[in-house]
Amino acid sequence: MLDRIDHVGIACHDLATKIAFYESVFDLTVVSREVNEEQGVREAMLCVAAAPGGASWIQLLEPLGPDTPVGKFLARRGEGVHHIGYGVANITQALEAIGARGVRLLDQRPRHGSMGASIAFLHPADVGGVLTELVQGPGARPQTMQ
Ligand code: MC0
Repeated sequence: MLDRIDHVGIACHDLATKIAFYESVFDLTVVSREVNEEQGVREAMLCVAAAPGGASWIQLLEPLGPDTPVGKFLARRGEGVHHIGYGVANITQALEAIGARGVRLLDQRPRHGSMGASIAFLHPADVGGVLTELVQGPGARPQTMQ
């Protein structure tokens, strides 16, 4: 059901500072920047590897305010890994199957995610404390800045 690790989401206070860190220390490149009002984040995607089954990204997340998922996470835990996003071929089927296995779905239906993907979150309390995201990409996602 899970094809690959699509991205690791990392919560940070200041996106520009964190981008500069990942670029200078790891030689990564920002592929895309977006503001997602629905999710309450300003985010940047940095491509880690272009593998045959699809690339992987580091997703840096800055909250749009304190009363957002990432804002609350930062206040409670500080900067660090916020979630793991797994690639799936069919997000609707995956949600149905996972929900039937007793895991609470934070999203009953897919929402809009980075770079045109469809995304849905699973409750961290039902996944061993890990906020887990399903990602169905829109096809070939960019690996360099458009
Ligand atoms: C909160 N908790 C987490 C967590 N955030 N556990 C693991 N990883 C996280 N990231 C835990 C808290 O420690 C607490 O556990 C419990 O969940 C309730 O926390 P809360 O601060 O009171 O927060 P809630 O209940 O208001 O919401 C938590 C929840 C929420 C995970 C349901 O953040 C949510 O719906 N997240 C999904 C959407 C999201 O995260 N969007 C931002 C990324 P205890 O044990 O103390 O009760 S958007 C994104 O990434 C998009 C752009 C994309 O990928 O394309």
